[in-house]
Amino acid sequence: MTDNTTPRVGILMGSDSDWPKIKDVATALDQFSVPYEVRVMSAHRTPEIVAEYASSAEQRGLQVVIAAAGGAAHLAGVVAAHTPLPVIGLPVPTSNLGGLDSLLSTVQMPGDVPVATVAVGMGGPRNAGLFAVQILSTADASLRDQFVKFKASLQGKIAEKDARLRQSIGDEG
Ligand code: RP5
Repeated sequence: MTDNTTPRVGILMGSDSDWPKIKDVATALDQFSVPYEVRVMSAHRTPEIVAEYASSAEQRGLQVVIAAAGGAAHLAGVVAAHTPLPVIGLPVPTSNLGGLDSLLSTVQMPGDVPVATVAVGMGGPRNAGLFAVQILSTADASLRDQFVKFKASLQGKIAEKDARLRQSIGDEG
């Protein structure tokens, strides 16, 4: 049982420098009125705090954890090691290697410890939030209805883009 204020999703990041790059996670959850909490903790700099957070997450009512990190990005994997909750890994773009480092560190998990990894940049942060909504929707009929309506709304948006582009190039067949 959840109410409207107990966080259902934990948004973690390795550093506050990640936040400007991943804010769309929160925007997506806000769109569906899913309560969440936001924390900075590091698999390398504060490993005990990560272990404690992940170990107690389910008991505190969280249902999904989204873990964002850049570079040697081990946060999502370490969280997954300590909780039965589904973990979504969000690789953060980096200036040196463009985020390939973050992607590979997050996505290449060994068997038995899954982390569902989304894209670096682009729609990655938004998709992390939306994927969390989809996970919650499997046991929440109201949220599922909202998500189905959201999916339907995409058709209208693309139809508009299609019409606009065809008009601009004089291909209105
Ligand atoms: C990672 O190191 C963080 O997730 C961040 O992407 C990167 C750099 O952190 P700062 O040096 O900005 O604190 O752990």
